[in-house]
Amino acid sequence: MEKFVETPQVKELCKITDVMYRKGWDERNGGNISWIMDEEVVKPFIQDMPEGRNVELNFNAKELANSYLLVTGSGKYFRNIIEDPQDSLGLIQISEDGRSYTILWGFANGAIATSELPTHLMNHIQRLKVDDNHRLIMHCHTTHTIAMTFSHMLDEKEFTKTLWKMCTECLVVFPEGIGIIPWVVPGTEAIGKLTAEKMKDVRTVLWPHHGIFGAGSDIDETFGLIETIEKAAEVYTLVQAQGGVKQEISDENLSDLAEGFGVVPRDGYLEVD
Ligand code: 2HA
Ligand code: ZN
Repeated sequence: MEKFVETPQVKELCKITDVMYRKGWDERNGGNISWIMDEEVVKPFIQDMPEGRNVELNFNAKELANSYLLVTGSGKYFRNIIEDPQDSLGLIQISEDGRSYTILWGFANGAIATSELPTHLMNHIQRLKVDDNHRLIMHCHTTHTIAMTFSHMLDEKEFTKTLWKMCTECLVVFPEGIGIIPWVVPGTEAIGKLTAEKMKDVRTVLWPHHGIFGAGSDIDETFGLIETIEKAAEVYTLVQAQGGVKQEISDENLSDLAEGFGVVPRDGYLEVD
């Protein structure tokens, strides 16, 4: 099992958390990632495995019974993962009854999974209902997006349209738009439930004055989604600092773009004849 550290999945997670830290999205222990591992990735490592530590879940994850997840640890810093993945990352398996998980690899110094694990599990369950390819949840503290949740109205349609209009290809990357929940205490069942409700229709949900919560089939897709939203928020910040919008990408332009790229914008968001 020690060799699990050499899998492409652990290497990829080390690389992306380092990139995210360098972008300033994961100060201190901010941010968390969980990634559902297909059985064939894990199977070669778990023969003759000693019993791992068992940790109780304060949420029933029965729908993910026996699933394997590679997750970041509670209180761990993204900045440190690349140097010592066994300390900050863990491979866990959800129990048959969904009430606990077993640590199969990692969390070498007694850590457990992220405090947002129940939120991640609720959202994995929701995304798998609408997307068979769903595998990954990524949460981080994207600077400009957080700033925008103070300065921009928190209306999903208005917020989405502002982002779509900040860079031409935004609409192509997240045609379904973004979800926004009210401010909620992190790590609670409430934040998990409210986010999962939004995840029926969208892959990204803003947590006002806190950060972003994204879902996707792999690291590239999920990171790319968050990176695109954060880029648009950064452009918005610069535009505001430069004195505001003088000309814009129109709804008509966005409609042409959607047609050109074969994507369907969220129903009712564009006003075109
Ligand atoms: O992992 O970011 O939202 C720490 C957090 C909680
Ligand atoms: Zn957070």
